[in-house]
Amino acid sequence: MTAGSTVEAAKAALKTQAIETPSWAYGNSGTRFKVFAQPGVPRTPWEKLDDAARVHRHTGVAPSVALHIPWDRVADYGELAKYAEESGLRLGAINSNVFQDDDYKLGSVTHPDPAVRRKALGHLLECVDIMDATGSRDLKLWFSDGTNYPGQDDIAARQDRLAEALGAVYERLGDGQRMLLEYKLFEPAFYTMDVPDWGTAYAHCLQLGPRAQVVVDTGHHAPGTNIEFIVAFLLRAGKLGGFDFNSRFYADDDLMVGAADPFQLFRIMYEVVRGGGFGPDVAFMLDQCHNIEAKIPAIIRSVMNVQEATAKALLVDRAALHAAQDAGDVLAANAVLMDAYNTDVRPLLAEVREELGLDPDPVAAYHRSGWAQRIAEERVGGEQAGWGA
Ligand code: PSV
Ligand code: MN
Repeated sequence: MTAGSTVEAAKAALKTQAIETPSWAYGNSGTRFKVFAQPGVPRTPWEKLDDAARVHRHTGVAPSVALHIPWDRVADYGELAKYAEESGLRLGAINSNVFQDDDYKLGSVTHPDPAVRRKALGHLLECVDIMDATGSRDLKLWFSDGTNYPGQDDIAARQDRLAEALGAVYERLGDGQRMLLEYKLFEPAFYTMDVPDWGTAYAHCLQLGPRAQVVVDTGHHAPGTNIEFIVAFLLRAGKLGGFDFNSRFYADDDLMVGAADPFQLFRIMYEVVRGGGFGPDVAFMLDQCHNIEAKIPAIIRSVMNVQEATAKALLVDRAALHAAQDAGDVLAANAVLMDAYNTDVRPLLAEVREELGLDPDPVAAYHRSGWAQRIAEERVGGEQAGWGA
């Protein structure tokens, strides 16, 4: 039985939640086999913000949008930030991109050629300039760097090159800015990735200093990896900077967060809550693509999935859990967690939304709003945002 005070505390916390949506999720996406275009897809960063504003309007908890450079390149980032503000949003993490240029075939900051390394570092530093203009706190770094064949390059030397580049970016960070280092097991490199796992990211961040933090993309692990353990460890070490949420069945599937394994998402959010990570110091970002489903309602659904996992995590009876843990009562402790997980939190979240002045059913409210029809009619001509062909 959940005590009334726990429910009220959970509701209060849920009202403060902030989930960042990625600009690229509003654009067309696909696999290397096919990108399916959808009607009404944004053609500019401004139109992406218009869509993000709809997600925030219906959920009340998606106030910021992550940018990806160069996908969201504009002439004046201050203007874009102003437009975001006028739309009830703010610009969030700046995601660097050193993976889509011919020069980066053998790597970017770890490339054997110093000229390519300088070019990649120049881009990363440009991203910090953009942060200055947008007021963004976080620079998200993901490197596709790695090798495909044993012997292709010197694995340890690549770590030296990586450390050198990270050090230069770290030095450039301004007051209140952070660097979030993302890891990924494999892809596009198949033999070694230069930042394959949380341990590598953690070691580099530790060496850099307090403003370097690890970001956990939930789709970037080997099957069966205990992600909540990583979360607990990083939080305890003060090194969890944020999440890229999505879900996976097989590899980096980029499906809607909570779709493949809602129980795992609950376990992650429980460790976040337990470890004091529920707050502004940990960035809760989505990093997903909606290849076959309608994008805006899918993003709304994803935000709701994170809210549901969070609500369940907040409902865990911590006193009962500690008592069972202290008594060594394995079954009782497990039952406390499962009771929370098995709670239907949808009525509670409907109440939270109503108390925030929102429609209790964000997806239905979006469908009623007419936005999907409007953008399909208005966004004709020009080039839709997206990648591939
Ligand atoms: C790489 O797979 C990644 O997760 C990084 O966060 C990139 O910035 C993003 O995907 C691009 O979609
Ligand atoms: Mn990611």
